[in-house]
Amino acid sequence: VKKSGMIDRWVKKHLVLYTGATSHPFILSIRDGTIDFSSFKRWLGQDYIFVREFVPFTASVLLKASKNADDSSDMEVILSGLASLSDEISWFKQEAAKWDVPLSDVIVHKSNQNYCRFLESLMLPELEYSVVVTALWAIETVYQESFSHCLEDDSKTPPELLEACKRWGSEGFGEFCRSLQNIVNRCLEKASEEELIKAEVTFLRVLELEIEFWNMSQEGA
Ligand code: HMH
Repeated sequence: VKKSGMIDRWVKKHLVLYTGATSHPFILSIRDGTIDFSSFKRWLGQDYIFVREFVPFTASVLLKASKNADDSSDMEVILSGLASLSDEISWFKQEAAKWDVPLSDVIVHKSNQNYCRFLESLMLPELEYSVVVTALWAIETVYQESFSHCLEDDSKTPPELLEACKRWGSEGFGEFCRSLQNIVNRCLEKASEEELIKAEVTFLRVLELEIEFWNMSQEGA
């Protein structure tokens, strides 16, 4: 089996689930301007919790890159992602203040808890670099693709939400995701059959958890 460009093939193979995560009704409601702001606020509070958990996860991928990557630029790409999370946490705090979302007493929703527990399981030292970097790519790419829809020419995204959409939907973040994709494709070319299966299962789990996260944000809307 030819393994190059594995990501493109997995996306095609699992297109229904992938599209479910990247064109979710929650995102489409931002794009068409019909979003209920209470949904956005729920997403904001929950995603702040998620991002705080995402920091140690990304750090654990960085650690594995520094030990296992045979290309030293991997570490630089992942480090830039980690560094931008510092700014992201500040942005969440500012945005939460703007929308009157109290971050100190957010009750962690079940779907978010499941996602955070999944991230924790990926931080175990025995998990292969190829598997965890696949997860990192998938997590970032779902947000990039999703929010980029809200910036398309014919979108009617409410102006109050443009900043959030630009954070993940912009070309700069897209470039970062493509760098991650190149890393993943290279890792998977050299991966064992067993690692490949683990990476594919991990990719699918991320898509499911992302869909559940969007569902949670829309709940009660
Ligand atoms: C749930 N997935 C979720 N939150 C995020 N902030 C990202 C992905 C991208 O960092």
